[in-house]
Amino acid sequence: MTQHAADTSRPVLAAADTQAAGEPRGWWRDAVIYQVYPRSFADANGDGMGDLPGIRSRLPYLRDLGVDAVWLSPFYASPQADAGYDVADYRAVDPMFGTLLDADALIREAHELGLRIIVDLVPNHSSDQHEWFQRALREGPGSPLRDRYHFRPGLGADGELPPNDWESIFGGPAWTRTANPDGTPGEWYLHLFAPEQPDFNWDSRAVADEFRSILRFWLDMGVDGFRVDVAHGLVKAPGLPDLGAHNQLHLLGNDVMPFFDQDGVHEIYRAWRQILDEYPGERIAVAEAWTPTVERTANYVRPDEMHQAFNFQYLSTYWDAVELRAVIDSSLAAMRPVGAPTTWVLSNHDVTRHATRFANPPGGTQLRTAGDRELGLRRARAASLLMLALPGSAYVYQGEELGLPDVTDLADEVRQDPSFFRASGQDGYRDGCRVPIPWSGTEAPYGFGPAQGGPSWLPQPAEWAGLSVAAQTGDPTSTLELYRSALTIRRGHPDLGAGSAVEWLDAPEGVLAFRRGAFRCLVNTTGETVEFDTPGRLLVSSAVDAVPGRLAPDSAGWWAV
Ligand code: TEU
Repeated sequence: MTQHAADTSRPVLAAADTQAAGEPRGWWRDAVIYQVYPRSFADANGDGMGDLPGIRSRLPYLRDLGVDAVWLSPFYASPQADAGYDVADYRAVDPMFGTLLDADALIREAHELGLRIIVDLVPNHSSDQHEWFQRALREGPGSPLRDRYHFRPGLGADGELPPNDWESIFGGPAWTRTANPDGTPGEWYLHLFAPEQPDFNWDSRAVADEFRSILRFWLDMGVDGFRVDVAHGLVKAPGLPDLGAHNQLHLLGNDVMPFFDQDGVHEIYRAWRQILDEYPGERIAVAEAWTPTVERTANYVRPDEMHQAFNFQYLSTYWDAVELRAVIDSSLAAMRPVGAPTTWVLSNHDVTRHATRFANPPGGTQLRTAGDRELGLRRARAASLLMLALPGSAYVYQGEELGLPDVTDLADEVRQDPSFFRASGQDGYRDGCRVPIPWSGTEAPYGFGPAQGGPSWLPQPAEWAGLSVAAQTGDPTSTLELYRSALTIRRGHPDLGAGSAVEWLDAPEGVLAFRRGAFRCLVNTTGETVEFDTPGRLLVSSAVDAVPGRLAPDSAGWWAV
C-alpha cells in the first residue's frame, strides 16, 4: 500500500479571516469533517471525562490525519441527561469540559493548524434546567415563559391524560405532567426526547430571537459553522394533532409526522443563512434532518438555507452492491437540483459503528452483537475508501480511522444512554460507539487520560491496546495508515472531492466500479476474490495484500489511469 506523508502545507486560518475577499471557495463542498465527541476524545485533567484542553492537545493529530474541519458534539453547560444534548446555557461551557477561554483557545489553535471548527447547535429542545423552563415551572400556568415551550392541559376529567398521542423518540409518551407551584397536578409539557429535554415552541418570537443571538455569539467566537441537531423537529403541526398510530419510532423516516419535517422549519433556516452570510469566511450550517426521502432532505440545503445535510439514507444502507449503487445514485440526483454537495457518512455518536454493523447481518443501526469482527473490519475499511471516493463532503466519526468496533458487551450498570433506559434495555445501545478513544500504551485508559489505570467514563475493552493510535502509527497495514493515505490522496487528486456525478463502469455481480476523470474506484462487496482487469496504477487498497487483476474479498481500491 502506498503511504504518503501528511500534507502540512495548508494555510493558517485566522478567525474571521478564513476567506480571501471576493470569490467564495466553497471549502465545504468537498470537506472531510471529523466528528469529535468531547466526552470521549481526550481527557486532559484525568477525571475520566474528555475535555476541551484534551481536544486542543490532539489537534495536531487531526491536522496530520488530513481532515479539513472538526465538528464538536455539545460541550455547553448541561446536566448531561442526554450526554450534553440537553443544554442549560447555550453560551457557557460546562465545567466538566473547561471554560469559554478553553473554547476560544481551541478555535484559534485549530485555525492556526488550518482546521475549521463546527459546533453543535441544539435548537429543538433545551435542558429542563434551562432558566426559561425553570421559571415557566415556578410561575405556573399563564406564565409568559410557558409560551416558549409546549405546555398544555391534560385530557380526561382531571387532566390526567397526555394532551395527544405522541411518543418520545426515546420511548414512552412525549409528554410529562408538571406539578403546580402549590403542589397540585398541573399542565403537561412536550418532549420528543427525554423528559429532561422540553421542546421549544418555535412559534414564540422570543425563541427565534434567542437562537439568532446564540448563532451570533458563536460566530463572533470564530466558529466556522453549526451542526444543527434535530433540524427536522423545530416546527410542530398546528394544533398538535394526534398521530393515530402507536410504535411511532418505527414510522420515523417513512412518513412526514406532525412533529417532524414540517415545511415551516425552512423559514427558520433561511433567516439563519442570512446571519451566516453576514460573516466572512463561508460559515456553514449542516442539517441533522431525518426525513422520509433524500428529496425531502434536499429541501434543507436549497441555496438560501443550509449548506449540507447528513445523508442518513447512505448511513442506513447495508454492505450490498445493488443497494449501495442505488443510494449513491439517488443521493447525487437529489442534491443536483439544489446545487448542494452530497454528503456521505458511515458512523456517528448515535449509531452502532460501521465496523460492527457490517460484522452482523442487516439489522438496523442499533446492534448489541459483536458479529464477525474480522469480516466487519474488512468491510469497514472498504466502505471507508468507497465513501472517501464519492463526490462531495464526507464525515468521519472519531475512532473509525482506528477501525474501532462498537463495544457491544458494556454491562447495563455502566450504560448512560437515556434511550436505553427509556426503552427498558430493548434499544438505545448508543454507549457502545461512545467509548473513549485509545491513544497509546498497554493499560486503560490507553492515553485517553493522563494516568495509567486512571478512569474513563465508559470502560474500554482490553483488546483496544492493539488498536491505539500509537500501535497503528507506522504500520502500513493499519486502518489508521489507510485513512491517512486515502485522505492525503483525496486532498491532492484533481478528480476527487467536489462533484455531483460518478460514471459507473460495467462490473461483475457484487462489484461496484466507477470512474471520475482519471480516477477509478473498485469495490468488491462479495466474500470471494473477483478476477477483474484492474486499471492503471494502484493508489491505495483496503486489502493488505492487493494483487493486480484481482479484487480481494470485501475490499476497495483506488487507481489512477
Ligand atoms: O439525534 C436526533 C435523533 O433523531 C436521534 O435520536 C436518532 O434518531 C437516534 O439517536 C438514532 O438512533 C440528536 C443527537 O444526535 C442525539 O445524540 C440526541 O440524543 C438527540 O438529537 C436529542 O438531542
